Amino acid sequence: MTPSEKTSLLRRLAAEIGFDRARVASATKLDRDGYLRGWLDRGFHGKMEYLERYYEQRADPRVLLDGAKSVIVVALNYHQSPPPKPDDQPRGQVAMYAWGDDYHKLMKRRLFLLADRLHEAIDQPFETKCCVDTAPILEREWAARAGVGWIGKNTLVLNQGLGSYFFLGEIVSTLEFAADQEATDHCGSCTRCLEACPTEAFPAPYQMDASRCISYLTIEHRDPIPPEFHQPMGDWLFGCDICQQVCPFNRDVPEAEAFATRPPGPFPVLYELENFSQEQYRTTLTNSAMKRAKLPMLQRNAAIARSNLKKPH
Ligand code: B12
Ligand code: SF4
Ligand code: SF4
Repeated sequence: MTPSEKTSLLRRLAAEIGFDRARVASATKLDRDGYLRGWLDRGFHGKMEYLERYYEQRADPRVLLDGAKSVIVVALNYHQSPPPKPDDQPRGQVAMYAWGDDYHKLMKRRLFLLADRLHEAIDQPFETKCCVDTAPILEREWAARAGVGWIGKNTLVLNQGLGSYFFLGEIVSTLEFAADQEATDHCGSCTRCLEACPTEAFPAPYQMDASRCISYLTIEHRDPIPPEFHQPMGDWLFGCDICQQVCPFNRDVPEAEAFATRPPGPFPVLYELENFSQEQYRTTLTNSAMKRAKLPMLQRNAAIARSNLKKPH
């Protein structure tokens, strides 16, 4: 089988498994890895110390998997049209990526299935390593190289047909697939996301100071949230979607087939969460992406959101 026949096979198998896109990049050292070093040196990662570890793997997938030749990048749409708020109780907002079941499990299951199908169909020994989110790999950089989409000014990967509400996953492989073309940037003169960010988390286009991002503050930051961010956080309880909501490429995007909304849903009642016991937290959020935040963090976020909802606008 030639490398381009392998890439066609990969695309067919990935579509059968339910991925919305599957593209390939050649596994080489990243030429923009110096950007990661500068980003960490400036402290833009806040307290996400795990991003400082395995630098060599992040910069070069051949360190992650010895003999790697290709990085397969898949995208899975999670977009759902937002429902209206159910009533006028004080409710917080949850970012769309966490409305359904935890994506890590579903993505991993599908990636392993894809790797197995490739092994069955290709009569040749090769190794694979499946990665989603937590693996030391710069997923957006690989998605851009493989042509899944371009990295927008809001630092997310955007695709002209899918917008940006999709998850990324990778299979690093020692097998050579024909590489796809790198995506081109379509942001043009638009600056909507940069202007809309309430915490001014973009020091420049294509750059994020994650320590200022509501997503970081509500999900990753375990200490008290600095008061300067309280008011700009508005009613965001877990994550933030503002720089995606304003993006013109997210208009008229398809609805996701996976990730049906589950409790506590897009707009949890704030005082209910504030009064959750550990047991209620465990049972309500089992298998939810929201479990990434410990109960005291959710309660901290809920208290800030509730106080913001009380203030006159
Ligand atoms: C840490 C992290 C965060 C942090 C920091 C985000 C950030 N911008 O770095 C926080 C907690 C803030 C966060 C928030 C969110 N995240 Co997040 N996050 C990650 C994680 C785990 C690592 C990212 C990382 O390594 N950052 C370090 C910086 C240096 O990397 P980088 O910005 O990618 O830099 C590279 C490129 O930008 C490029 N580059 C540098 N300069 C330039 C200039 C130009 C012009 C270009 C083209 C490229 C370029 O070079 C750099 C080095 O290679 C990834 C998963 C992964 N393993 O990659 C998910 C990931 C990026 N997150 C994801 C999601 C869904 C989100 C949220 C939407 C969740 C939410 N709704 O709350 C928000 C979006 C906020 C935003 N606008 O980015 C998805 C993004 C999917 C997509 N379509 O792009 C990912 C890929 C997870 C996944 N598997 O699906 N996240
Ligand atoms: S997710 Fe929200 S806080 Fe973070 S950069 Fe985007 S708009 Fe700003
Ligand atoms: S809002 Fe505009 S600048 Fe920002 S990512 Fe979307 S197209 Fe690019």
